[in-house]
Amino acid sequence: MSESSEYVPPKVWSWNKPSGGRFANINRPIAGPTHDKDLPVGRHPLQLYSLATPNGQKVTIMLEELLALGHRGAEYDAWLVKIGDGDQFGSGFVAVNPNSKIPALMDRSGPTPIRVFESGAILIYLAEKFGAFLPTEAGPRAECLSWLMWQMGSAPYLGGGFGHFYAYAPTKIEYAIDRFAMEVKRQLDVLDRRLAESEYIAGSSYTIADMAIFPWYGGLAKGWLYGAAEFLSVQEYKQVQRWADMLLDRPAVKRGRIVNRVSGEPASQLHERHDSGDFDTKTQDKIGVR
Ligand SMILES: N[C@@H](CCC(=O)N[C@@H](CS)C(=O)NCC(=O)O)C(=O)O
Repeated sequence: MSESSEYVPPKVWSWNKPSGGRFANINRPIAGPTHDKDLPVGRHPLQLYSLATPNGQKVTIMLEELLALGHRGAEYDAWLVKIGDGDQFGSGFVAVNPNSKIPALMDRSGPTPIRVFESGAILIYLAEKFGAFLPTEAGPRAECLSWLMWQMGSAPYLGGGFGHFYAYAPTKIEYAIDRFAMEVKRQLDVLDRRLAESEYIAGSSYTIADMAIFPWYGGLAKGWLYGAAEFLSVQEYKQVQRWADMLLDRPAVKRGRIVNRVSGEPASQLHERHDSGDFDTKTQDKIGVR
């Protein structure tokens, strides 16, 4: 019998032991800062505090796409937030995102800095600020926002549900893995059917819905997440594969994926981005692994 089936919850839960599993050291049941630490501020209008997880990549892909379109106001400094070290609990970070999670953005282009947190909100904010990648006509706009919200609501089942129990939990719990594998495969099928009728997620044009969904479900399809490609038979989702390959061909997607990345091939790690030239000169293969 597994440990989980023997567990009888007490009347009142209390935090009296580490939860176990990867990330146990940063999990806690209270919010707010644990220490005083100001955030650095660079020279560009936009200051991004992030890490190249799928949620972080959404925003760096968007910023690189905006720059590729010629929006110079989208120039940004991308500062590294090491969530494994608890940087997200520093007072400066909590002031930008009271939820203590990356990505978090400060727009310093106007007289009063504007903070934006939650990756979906950041994508909408940037799309509206620059008038790009979010259709203005009611129907296409509704479609785009619907898929964006679909991603925000669905990915926690993929990451916090499937990914956690398949890859990170201290014990393999069949019930939990089955439950979330079923849901993730259903989500992949939702996308596959949508992409069979539509070139991009929200229709015939590339939008923030693609940018939000790609790092999660494109990443899963390409075998980058949780070592689960074979387990979930991701090759079967032909339209998701087609779409992921199409996005991967975009230079801005290639660039956005490596900003604030601290794992993988040294050439695919740009720990911080403060200038467009950094992609050529500051990846870890160029400056040496720290
Ligand atoms: N709904 C949030 C989720 C952000 C999120 O979960 N960020 C993770 C990394 S992908 C994080 O910062 N975790 C740190 C922690 O939980 O302490 C968003 O989309 O921005």
